[in-house]
Amino acid sequence: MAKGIIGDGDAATFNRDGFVLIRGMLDPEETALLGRAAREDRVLDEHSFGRADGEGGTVRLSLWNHPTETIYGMIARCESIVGSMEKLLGGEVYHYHSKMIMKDPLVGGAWAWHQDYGYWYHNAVLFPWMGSAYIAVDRATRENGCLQVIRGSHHAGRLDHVLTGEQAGADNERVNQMLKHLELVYVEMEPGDAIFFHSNMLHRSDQNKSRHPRWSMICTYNAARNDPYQESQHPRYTPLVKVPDAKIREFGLRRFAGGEREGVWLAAERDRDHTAQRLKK
Ligand SMILES: O=C(O)CCC(=O)C(=O)O
Repeated sequence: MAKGIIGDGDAATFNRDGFVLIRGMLDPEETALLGRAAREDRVLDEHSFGRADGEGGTVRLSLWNHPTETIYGMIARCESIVGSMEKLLGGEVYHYHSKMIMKDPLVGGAWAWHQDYGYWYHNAVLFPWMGSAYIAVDRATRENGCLQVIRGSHHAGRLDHVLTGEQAGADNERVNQMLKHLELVYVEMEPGDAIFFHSNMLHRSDQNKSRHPRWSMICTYNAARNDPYQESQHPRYTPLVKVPDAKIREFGLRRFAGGEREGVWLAAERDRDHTAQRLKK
């Protein structure tokens, strides 16, 4: 069963560092079900799209706006993860989107330094009261392009972003200056570990030049009191119905017992995140 809502000490770490790493947020069975579901998911694969990384590679991901009646939806709605995010963002949250980052062996692209709020600011979101739960599906190491973060960088507030390849990249001069003062952390993770991070925390990752996949599922939330003032490609406030953690296993098992119609979850969604394209090169 998922680990439960994070403690006060974890919340203090998040506030100080902009992130907190929780080992074993999903248990081994839940993690294995998630990994198998994702890897065998034809719809997820067909729905995936690439984005040039500005370093000659391409990142591949699948993205959807609303949590669904699937193992992915149960993870995004479970009490442990949503309750933790509510603790971190100080009140009710709603699902902004989820994605699967498919960093494949030898070809998986890099992510440039960025803040997620550098994108979402352009979606009529007034405050950076947003965060993500980034769950390791595979082991993530320096060799296969694990997440890198700058500890405490969220305190700088939102930086300007420019187009890097097809991604929004944070102002390089600022990032380089920040790296002189703040610690660069390589977030090596075991499957089932989760890092909760603030939308203004700078992060990036290298290309995957190894023979090992590095897939991750990212569930992103916005504070309910931070309803975007205009429509965008991601949802405005939509009440999130939490589910007990036990639903993750139940829906994972149902998926392989043939109880879930293929395509049930993404059929209505063909979302692409074009926010970066609004930025200047
Ligand atoms: O998974 C990664 O390497 C980075 C993903 C990321 O930065 C993002 O989705 O905003």
